[in-house]
Amino acid sequence: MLSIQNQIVLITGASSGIGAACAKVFANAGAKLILAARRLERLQELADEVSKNSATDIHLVELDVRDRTAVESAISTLPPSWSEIDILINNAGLSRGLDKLHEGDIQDWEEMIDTNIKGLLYLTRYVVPGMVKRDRGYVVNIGSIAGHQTYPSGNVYCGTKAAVRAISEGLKQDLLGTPIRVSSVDPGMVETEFSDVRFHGDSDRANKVYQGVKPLTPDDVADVIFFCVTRPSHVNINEVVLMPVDQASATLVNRRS
Ligand code: NDP
Ligand code: 8X3
Repeated sequence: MLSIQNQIVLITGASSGIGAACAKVFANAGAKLILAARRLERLQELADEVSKNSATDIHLVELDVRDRTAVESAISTLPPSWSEIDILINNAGLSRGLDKLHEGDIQDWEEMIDTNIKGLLYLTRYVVPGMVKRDRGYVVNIGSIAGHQTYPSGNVYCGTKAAVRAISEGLKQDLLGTPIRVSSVDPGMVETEFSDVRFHGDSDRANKVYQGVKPLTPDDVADVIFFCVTRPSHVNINEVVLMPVDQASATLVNRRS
């Protein structure tokens, strides 16, 4: 297993769910963490919790990944001791709404496209050149089962995750000849704030998504990400699809009750 002791890991969307779980797993392994999200207070709470259990160095960045100028500035103004990012985890993302395409809310579409595709691209564009220059680095993009299979009313969200899959594949091709590795980690159902966000805070509707099912936990996904990153340096795990035992495809779910 490759050590990630003292490696600098930038995690976007670290204020909740999969991103927060990654912060804990990587902190336990001795990495230095740059945690980014819009909700700075949530990042601070997470940093306080992580610091109780490990002596990890943590740098917080309040960042909206949709804002290209803010992303460029956040990366270019990192303090020197934080600027050499070894691992980028492009996790920030969301779904908004579950509507037929011809009835969809265009603002929802724009938020998903701007966050899931453009935000991921901005981070990649501003972080990866440094990796190329230093001849080391790892990019993990969080895709989804939704990037492999489109489900009814998933249309635009599924489109953004299909884009993430294509972008991961393209990045891997474009980095051929460098030691930089690229993985797309593509989960099925994970219980996080994802469904609350999708349904604009309608928690009754969000809870129904997980009713009668044992979904993946954010820790399950973080473990897989950690596994990818810690393979020997000649091994690239291109894509991982993981889902709960209770799920067989984007739409086929076994509900026990
Ligand atoms: P959560 O809602 O729990 O977490 C989403 C994270 O993304 C939050 O930390 C949020 O932080 C951040 N985020 C959202 N928009 C922005 C933005 N504009 N700028 C910066 N950060 C942003 O959901 P998950 O943990 O489930 O989602 C993480 C990733 O996993 C997403 O890409 C999602 O698509 C993907 N995924 C989730 C699955 C699931 O079933 N839960 C399955 C497959 C993939 P803040 O609001 O503070 O900015
Ligand atoms: C999240 C999983 O199936 O709700 O990407 O789209 S799904």
